[in-house]
Amino acid sequence: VEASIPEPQREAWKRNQTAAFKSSDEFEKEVVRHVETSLARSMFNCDEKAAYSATSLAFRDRLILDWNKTQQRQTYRDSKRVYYLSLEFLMGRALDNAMLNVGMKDTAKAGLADLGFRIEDIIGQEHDAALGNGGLGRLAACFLDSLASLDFPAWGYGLRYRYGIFKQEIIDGYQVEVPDYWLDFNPWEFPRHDVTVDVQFFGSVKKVTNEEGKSVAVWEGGEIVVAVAYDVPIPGYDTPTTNNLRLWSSKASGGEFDFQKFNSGDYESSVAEQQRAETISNVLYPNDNLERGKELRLKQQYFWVAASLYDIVRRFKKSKRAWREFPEQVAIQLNDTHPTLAIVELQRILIDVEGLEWDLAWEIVTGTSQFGYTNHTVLPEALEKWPVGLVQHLLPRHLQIIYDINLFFLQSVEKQFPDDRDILTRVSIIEESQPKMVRMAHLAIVGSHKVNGVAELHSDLIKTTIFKDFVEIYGPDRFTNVTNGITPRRWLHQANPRLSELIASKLGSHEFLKDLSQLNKLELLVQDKEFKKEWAEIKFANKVRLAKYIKETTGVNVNPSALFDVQVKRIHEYKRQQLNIFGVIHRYLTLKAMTPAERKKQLPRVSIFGGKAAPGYWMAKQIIHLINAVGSVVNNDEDIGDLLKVLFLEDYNVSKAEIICPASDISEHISTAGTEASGTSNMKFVLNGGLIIGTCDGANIEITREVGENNIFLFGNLAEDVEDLRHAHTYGSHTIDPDLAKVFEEIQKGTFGSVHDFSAMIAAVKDHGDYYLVSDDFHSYIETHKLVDEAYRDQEQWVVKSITAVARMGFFSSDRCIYEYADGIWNVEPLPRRD
Ligand code: GPW
Repeated sequence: VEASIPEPQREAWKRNQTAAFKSSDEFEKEVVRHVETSLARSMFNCDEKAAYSATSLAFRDRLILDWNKTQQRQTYRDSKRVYYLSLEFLMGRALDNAMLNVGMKDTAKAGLADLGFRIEDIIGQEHDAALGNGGLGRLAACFLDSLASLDFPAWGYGLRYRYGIFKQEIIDGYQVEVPDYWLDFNPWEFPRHDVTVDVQFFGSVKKVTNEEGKSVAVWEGGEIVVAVAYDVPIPGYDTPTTNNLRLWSSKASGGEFDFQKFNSGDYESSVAEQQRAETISNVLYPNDNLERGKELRLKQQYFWVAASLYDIVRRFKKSKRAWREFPEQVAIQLNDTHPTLAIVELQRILIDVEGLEWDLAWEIVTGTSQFGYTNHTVLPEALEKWPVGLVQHLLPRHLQIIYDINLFFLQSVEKQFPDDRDILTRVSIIEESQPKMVRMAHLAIVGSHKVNGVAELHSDLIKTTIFKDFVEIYGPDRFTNVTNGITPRRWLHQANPRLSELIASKLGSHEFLKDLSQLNKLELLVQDKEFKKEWAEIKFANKVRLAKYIKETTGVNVNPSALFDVQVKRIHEYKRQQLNIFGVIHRYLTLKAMTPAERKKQLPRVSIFGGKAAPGYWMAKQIIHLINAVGSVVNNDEDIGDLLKVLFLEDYNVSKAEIICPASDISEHISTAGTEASGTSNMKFVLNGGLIIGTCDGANIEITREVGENNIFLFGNLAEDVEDLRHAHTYGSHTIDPDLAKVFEEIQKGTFGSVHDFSAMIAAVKDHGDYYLVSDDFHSYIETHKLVDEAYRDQEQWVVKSITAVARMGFFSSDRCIYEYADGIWNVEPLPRRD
């Protein structure tokens, strides 16, 4: 308030208000100004990187004007806000997205051309913002796009990692990790050196009696690390609403140095302390669907949660409302259990800092539409647990509060089920193991008013398996489903501009980008010859583009008329890239066994893989190695030629997905049934006119429901059969599918080299119980691929399937997800500009 300009001087401000560029001339002026001032360069010294920088700064300026107005409006209206807490935001590039969302790409294109640049080259200069591992982080990014596009007052909160997910290089067929230092020039963030929060760690808790004679806990000692806010503007599509993603960066509390130590000559240790503080936000943990229980990870979690909650509470307090109204002003969504400490931290703030009674505080914390928890996996190795001793050491006060929450919770369960001792052990927030562990999912359920899964099957599974007891305790209404979605702005309009324009020309406008159900009108055109032709041409052009990229990056020539078969996602045994590559080997052997005349009749295929393995995930790295080893044999086999090519594309990320998704004919979503919570790339591929081969898992099931069984290729055992099959592998006789056995023999013969390396992958199936059911599903997988080949031969029908599937994909927009969350979980309304 003190910083506000007095009334008499405001006229001068209004007169001098910054205006957003409207024409390509005005845009050029901005670019030149940034080149000449912000970058201190000139037309004699402006490469594509500089032109990218200046273009981005011009758009950033524009976004920030809308951002300011959005924030002012939200503050003035004092409406309820949504806070999306996520340790990962896999944003990808920002420039193209900003240009399209504000509707200025054509303007920029013309301006850049005038200044001597091609817009694609400029867009290509940007380094991906890769602050995430895979689906979970990309979902958060799609949700931010939808929240802004639909005018919801919403903030994202995350960490500003200095190093995002590592860059993957493939050397001699092996994955090598290279650090992703992405911050050397990032025009999309605003450092807010004035927005800081002191975050405490370690220390001890003392009980003292306050003035009112009440015993209160005081957490003292330990160390302070400072959180500094960096804000990233999130533009909505076709709306002035521009929301904020606030990322916290850690720094030492003594300012740059501990001056005491510095002056006493201990320069090194003062620098060391600074570095230790900065370590917290240094690096993204590169594990997907796996928790490794590292102390630094817990530090990251608390650092981010404490800073975010402090910020949220600070904003709430400005409105001078009573604490009881907190749940009416604030909805917090926990993206997985990573931010679960927020529940404990809010309780701590309310009782220790604000002096509320426990019961009232807990009522606020667990209030309707306060905390929501999204679960993204049922895999046991991904469920977070922290050793009690570690929590005690790092966050002594929080451990006390967790114990109290657990005590009251278990007391109520005991009342509810007086004759059931076992249920207490099963649901306790503390696992009575050696060492004792805090079960974060249990804490998240106890502290949230709603828990959701991310696809129907997944939401059913959590209710009947890992969280079964909690359904008994709280009733089924605490649990709900919100099937994932993707933003059609990035994944159709941006990634596949020609398809987006064709659709717009047929539907009469771009409205479908904000109301994806309108795609259904395309079904009326499935018999329109001209339309089908254009549709097929666009797919072909996208394949030519990918073929060019493959040539540039791998040196391999692929025939764009071949069937492009794609599997891109994190490498994981449950996602079964091993099933795919075994299938590829089977195809290779089948082709080799044919006469040249027979071979001539076969359909050419390109098998494309991409994805990162967690650096410590040895088996995943072996899978990558096998794919590359198969590629180097098959791609150089003259008997095979164009009939089969096998490629591993290095360093799969968001911007590469934008090239790959529009270019697939078929993509693979082949996880063992019951293991993939949802999957979201399945949606991206179908939305771009590719068909999919998949198991009855995650969102594949709902995609089938929407597009129809004729427009998808399903195979494999069902989730309900998995347990029995696993049991039979271990306790019964376990025979391997004969075709798969032949594949194994070939690998063991040394056809692909490295026999020793690949033996573990084979042993996992043959000797160690085939946990992921590779052998059980192999036959139907191969048979289904035959159906794919057959279907592809009928190009006419294939295009009909492609169009029909796209027409029925409306449900999978992340806009639909956001409306469901807003309605069923957050209880918030959009706040559009009313002028
Ligand atoms: F294990 N997911 C992910 F649940 O990408 F935390 N990383 C993760 O660490 C986890 C889940 C976690 C993915 C799911 O595997 C995928 O099925 C889902 O579509 C996606 O989260 C978004 O919900």
